[in-house]
Amino acid sequence: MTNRRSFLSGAALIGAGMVSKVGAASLPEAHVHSSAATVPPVAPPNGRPYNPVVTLNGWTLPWRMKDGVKEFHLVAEPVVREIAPGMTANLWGYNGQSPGPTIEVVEGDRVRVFVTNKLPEHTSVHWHGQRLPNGMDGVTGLTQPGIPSGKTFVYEFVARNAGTFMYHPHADEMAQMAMGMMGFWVTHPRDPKLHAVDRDFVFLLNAYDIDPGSYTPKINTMTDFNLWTFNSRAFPGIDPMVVRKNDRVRIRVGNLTMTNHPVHLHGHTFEVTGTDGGWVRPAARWPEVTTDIAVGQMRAIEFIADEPGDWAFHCHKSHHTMNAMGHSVPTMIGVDHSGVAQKINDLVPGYMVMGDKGGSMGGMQMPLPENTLPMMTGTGPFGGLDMGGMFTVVKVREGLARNDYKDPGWYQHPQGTVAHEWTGELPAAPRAPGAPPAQPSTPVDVKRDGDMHHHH
Ligand SMILES: [Cu+2]
Repeated sequence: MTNRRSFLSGAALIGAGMVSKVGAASLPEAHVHSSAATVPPVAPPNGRPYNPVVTLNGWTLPWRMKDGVKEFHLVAEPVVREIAPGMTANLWGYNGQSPGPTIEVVEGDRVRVFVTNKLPEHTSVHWHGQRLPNGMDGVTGLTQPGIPSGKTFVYEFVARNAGTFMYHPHADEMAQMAMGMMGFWVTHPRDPKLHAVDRDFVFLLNAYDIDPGSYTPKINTMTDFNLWTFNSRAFPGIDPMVVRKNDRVRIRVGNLTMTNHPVHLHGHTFEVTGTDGGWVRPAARWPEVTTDIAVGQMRAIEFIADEPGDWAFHCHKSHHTMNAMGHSVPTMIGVDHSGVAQKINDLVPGYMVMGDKGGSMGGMQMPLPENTLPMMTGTGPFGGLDMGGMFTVVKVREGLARNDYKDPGWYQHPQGTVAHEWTGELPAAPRAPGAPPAQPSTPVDVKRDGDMHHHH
């Protein structure tokens, strides 16, 4: 989790981590950022005013204003990303990080993006969702040749529509996106009062398949990923989203994985106020607590943070809130292993029975191979969280300063408001008729070949 120190060092790196100024006359500086800490939003130093976003475990790319054009410099390159403390990955990204930095512009801005390719193969950048001249769309072979290794291309267009966008390669996509090449793009409304919120968080959903003990994603994996991440971070490596009580909060999410993710917020109701295509008209919005984000989609949700506390925010596919695991582990709940483990241990030293009381790893200390994460982990004020992957916490607090995003620690519950053990007398608990005994003794995984044709 982020603390004050990592915020400060993250902010310092933005200023100090620049490449040499040689050549700056022709190309804008390629700012780099080497930490995975969330950088608090930075007010625009020039150009039209806007309310900056907060990139979860990321940062916003500074620009150079030249003759009224916002010039950015992206460098596509291999990077080392810390997925969570204890695990790093060799990814491909932009300007020192995967995902690349967020690009923030204002509706009507003329934008020029230089893209330098430091990868061993050609690449391109597609500006997902933008209205732009066809030749700026970044589709290798269709609208431009690939950017060869070692070369710099330039893209230029007017950011016509306010909204939520992404960027990613359209060149050897399977490999390059599986390696982490992607970034967020926000075009702010020309009128900063339009769609204004107090806190505006952005991140991408991404996924990797990295075998325990190794560092590089397996890029041929189609669906069976083992690391489900927000901005290439897995819980407990994902920073909390810290908000002030009664803030209007927006969270913008883009999905560049191979499957959909129903993201779920606890303790509040939200509305989807923006999609890939722009803003949702107020009359077309409805309240919900989970919204599904399909592959290639972006969604902006908004809510009033009026309930103080530490509220879980996560993908609702339960295997997406876990880290690297063996998928071939059978369900063992209710199976009595007594005696079996010792017999197997004679053959396989170190064998461990898993899951006979459910899957919780809370009390279990297993040796892990080098460079991987526990499957379910994270510790809260009440013990183990049994979570990983696409999970974080929205921390709603009173009395925070306007630009204060540092982790306030765990919520202090008012006395008498936490679920607790009941030690008084119990009312009679009726049992379901025919309920099985507490310890079922027969296997339940019965499958018969004829069953599928049974109902004709
Ligand atoms: Cu998911």
